Amino acid sequence: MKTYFSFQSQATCHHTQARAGVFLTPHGLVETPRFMPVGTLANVKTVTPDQLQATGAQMVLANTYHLHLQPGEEIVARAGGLHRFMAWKGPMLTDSGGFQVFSLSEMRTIAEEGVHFRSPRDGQMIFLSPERSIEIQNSLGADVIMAFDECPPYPATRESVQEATERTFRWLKRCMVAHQRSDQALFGIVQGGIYPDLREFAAKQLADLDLPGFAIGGVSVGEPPALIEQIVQATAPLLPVNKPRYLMGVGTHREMVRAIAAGVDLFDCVIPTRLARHGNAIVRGERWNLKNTRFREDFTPLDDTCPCYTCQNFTRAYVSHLLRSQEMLAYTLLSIHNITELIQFTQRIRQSIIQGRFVEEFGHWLTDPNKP
Ligand code: PRF
Ligand code: ZN
Repeated sequence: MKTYFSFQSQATCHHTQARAGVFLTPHGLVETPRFMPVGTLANVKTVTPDQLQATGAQMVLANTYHLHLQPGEEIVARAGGLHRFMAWKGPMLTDSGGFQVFSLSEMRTIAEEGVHFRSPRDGQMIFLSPERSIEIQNSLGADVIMAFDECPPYPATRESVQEATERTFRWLKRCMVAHQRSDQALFGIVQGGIYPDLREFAAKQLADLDLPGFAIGGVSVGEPPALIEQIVQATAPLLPVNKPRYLMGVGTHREMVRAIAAGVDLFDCVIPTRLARHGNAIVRGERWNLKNTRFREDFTPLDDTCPCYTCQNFTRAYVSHLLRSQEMLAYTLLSIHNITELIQFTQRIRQSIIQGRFVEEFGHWLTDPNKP
């Protein structure tokens, strides 16, 4: 059988669990550690695929939950799959909808079989289960597809988290049975909330399964940052060392550096595009609102060290003007910059790991409690 996926480690840090690797997919490679932009509805908001590619993006996300509601997976399949539909030629990943059902829809009932919920779009009742999620993701055709999981909220009782964690594992086995396409890699997801023993239990169960990659879910759902770090440190090292590890929904500088030190390879977050829509630029890990009067006559780039299209061509004064005039281009320029900023950050970390200088160059992020 043809093997479509491989993960090769190129370098490991001698002081932490950080590693630099290459994840090979049918639509190209992903150099890790790396930030992945989110294109929920088969587009990264306000950015064209050409612009997205120029940010250094390799793997891009889309969402089963949203695409099932609109336009429906049949339409995407008839267009030739997600890659053709949205004209993204590189690797893609779809999230399973597990998380979104729990965070976005009202009136849901969870049972062993699956989840019934009301569509926020038209009020229609919808059913998602491990089998349905995989079937939809097989139709969408991303390179990586995610197991259908139950992400418990924070805070939650230990009993309810334990139940969700065990159910997530039973659902994973149903996902594996349902999965039909060898050109798509199914990643398992560790839940377990803030409980290190539940995390350990889930990670060890998962590590025994022959899967092409693993994710840490249920993190950054409202718990304090110190707990996020603790959970990631307790979980990542228990996942197979020769497979990619993906920390779902995490994308701040501080959280990424610390997770990379614990052995995480992949990240995603809506932060860069969401901040852009609110007029914010991420500059060296800080958030600046470009509507602020201090930028009105500032004729320097957003970040004079940034290689992005926005910073190479435009000034803070211009972006500030576009925002004040509610011009759409403001959001495109800020999104391009913010995405580039996060990808560049993981790219610089990757280089430092390869050169054996990770702790030297990024150690201050690991020790400074006040870094954002
Ligand atoms: N599960 C899935 N997707 C997710 C999460 C999860 O727990 C999170 C939590 N941060 C983000 N996206 N399937
Ligand atoms: Zn820039």
